[in-house]
Amino acid sequence: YNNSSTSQETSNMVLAAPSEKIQENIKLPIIDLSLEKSQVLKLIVKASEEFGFFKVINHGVPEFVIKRMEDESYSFFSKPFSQKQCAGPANPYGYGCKNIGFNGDNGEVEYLLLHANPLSISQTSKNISSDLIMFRCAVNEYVEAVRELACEILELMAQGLWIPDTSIFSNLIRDLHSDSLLRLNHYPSLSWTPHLHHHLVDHNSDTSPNCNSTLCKIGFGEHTDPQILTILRSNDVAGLQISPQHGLWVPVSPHPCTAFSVFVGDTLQALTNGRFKSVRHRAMVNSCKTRMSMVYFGAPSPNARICCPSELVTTTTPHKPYLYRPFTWAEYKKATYSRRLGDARLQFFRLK
Ligand code: GA4
Repeated sequence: YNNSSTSQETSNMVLAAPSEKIQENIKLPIIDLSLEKSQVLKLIVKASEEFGFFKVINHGVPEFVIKRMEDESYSFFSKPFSQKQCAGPANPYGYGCKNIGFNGDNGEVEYLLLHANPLSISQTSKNISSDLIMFRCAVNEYVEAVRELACEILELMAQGLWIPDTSIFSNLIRDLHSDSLLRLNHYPSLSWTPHLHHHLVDHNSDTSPNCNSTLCKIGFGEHTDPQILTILRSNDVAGLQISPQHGLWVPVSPHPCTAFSVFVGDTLQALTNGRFKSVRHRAMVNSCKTRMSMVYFGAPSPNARICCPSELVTTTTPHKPYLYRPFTWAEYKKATYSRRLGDARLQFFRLK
């Protein structure tokens, strides 16, 4: 091992470095959206400043919408590899296996990356399902529901920050040309082999008698999300971890299983002049259970100008000058794809 890096590649498998610390006893915020509004505002602001991460319960997304999307995902990933490959390669949309992005990152994951914009989804869902209409219906319905949840949270954030135009953030992802994405991730258990994997789409049961549920291989390496807000739903298998500090990892428990996990993205960090922090996170592979996640990334339209509202800037004390230069989402996205997964990208947009 090379202890100076957080991960090390060994015979094509990415392992967690032994030097890092896993902190099990930090309680991550779980916010009940049905509580009194003034309380919800405070909790959301606090969680976004402290962790850039929280879970929401009583979020209003109907279980049947989630279930339908989950069933479509399971049925896609349980297909033979050769059939899934017909929906690839992911450039960047479509089916991908192990490769992440274009600069040599990889992990123990297979995925489907789809554009979440109703205007573009038809182009990226070819070869995914034998019943494409059903698949697209499930995606559209799911995306619409999680987009609404993301907008509601962004409006609460703006209110909590005392920004008069409370839809200033949510309008960016409501835009018809929004570059939002839906990512379906499948992290097969370690006993998985490509040619046998259809036997392992037994998502909930613990089949191995010696199963000790160790998480030691990296499914999706550490990174921050470049977009505004991420809304993640997983099955009840552990694996997600967030890093509030360098070298420290906090496991996100998969319970309550009805919750959504919410991540602040780089663009929201810029939009809040650094008050909210985009959170580093990663996904580990479970040794005996298959994990699946469905991730919505709320993004602006390519030509949207990202600049924090003047209410978050002060020239008097406390002195809070503009931290980032204005940029378009297209510009930020280009910078993102030109770098590695784990790179800190927002720093290149910082004003001196
Ligand atoms: C991380 C968040 C999203 O999953 C994603 C990823 C994208 C990809 O998988 O194509 C990136 C990654 C993500 C950040 C750096 C670049 C781009 C892979 C990569 C190495 C879809 C996104 O928007 O950025």
